[in-house]
Amino acid sequence: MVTALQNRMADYIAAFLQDGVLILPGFFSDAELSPVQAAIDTVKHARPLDVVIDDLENGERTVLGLMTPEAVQTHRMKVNDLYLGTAAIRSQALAPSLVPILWGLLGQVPVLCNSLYLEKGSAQDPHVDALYMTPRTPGHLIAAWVALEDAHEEAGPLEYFPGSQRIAPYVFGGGSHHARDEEMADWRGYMAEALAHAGLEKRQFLARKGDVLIWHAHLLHAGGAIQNGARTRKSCVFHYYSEIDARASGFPLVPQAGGFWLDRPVQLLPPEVAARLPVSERHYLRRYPDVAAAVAQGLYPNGAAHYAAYGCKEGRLPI
Ligand SMILES: O=C(O)CCC(=O)C(=O)O
Repeated sequence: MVTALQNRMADYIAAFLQDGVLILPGFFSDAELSPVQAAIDTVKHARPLDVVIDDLENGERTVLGLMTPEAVQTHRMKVNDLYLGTAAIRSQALAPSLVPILWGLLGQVPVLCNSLYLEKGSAQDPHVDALYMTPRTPGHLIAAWVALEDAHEEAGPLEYFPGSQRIAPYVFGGGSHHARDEEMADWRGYMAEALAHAGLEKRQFLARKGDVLIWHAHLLHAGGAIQNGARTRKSCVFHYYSEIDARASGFPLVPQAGGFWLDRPVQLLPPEVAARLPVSERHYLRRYPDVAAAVAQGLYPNGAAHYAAYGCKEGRLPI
């Protein structure tokens, strides 16, 4: 039996091949969005020590628990990887209605490997995700952006260049598609020339609450300029690798709704920030499999004991 989704999927794939984006208007209902926003607000209030923040006010990376309550309320920031500890975020990123669409567009089983929550615009420069989250297998990366509220044009809406995923990826010095700081000016020049040559133009996405925009690993996109810093633009962004690539990372894959999520440690923190944190058993043992093996063999009662005895002197991160 051919399902309604199978019928629509051919159109979705055609649009994605053409534009590098697929917009699903009103994909999530208010009833589906409310628990997600409530879970995010609970985490912001609790300020845990293992939620990594990129503070866009000062360019610093820290954790929620080292920020003052006032800074948490007022700073423009990226809240990283809530999916690791918050079930409501995983349920949205791996919604049973979304996973088959991601699967169809990626052509692979999707593995949630990163999440972002943005309360305000990111004002991020134009980029393609493959520059920073370069998949092991070219093309094995896809992202979904979810509007948690209507986006106002003054709040720095998402911007993208339809068709830009068809520009041949720039090859950096080492032969990789991964960004190298010293070559980014060349990359920008290359992209500007390619956009002009192909006649590709920027589009603004004035999202409505519940809309989902799925983008290709090589789609050029950005956070638009913010004209009114008081306005929020609440959104979640989810990135997914293919199952094949995610398995190669060595971290456990947890099945959910036909896809998986990658049970990995939090992103790297600057050593001076990490040094202020207690050992997180979960992240320490995930980050250092040799320590996890030693604890499993009974050589240490836990990760904290290893950190105190050796890890700290060896320059390992407690989280
Ligand atoms: O939401 C935005 O402003 C941009 C997010 C983004 O560019 C990304 O996650 O790669």
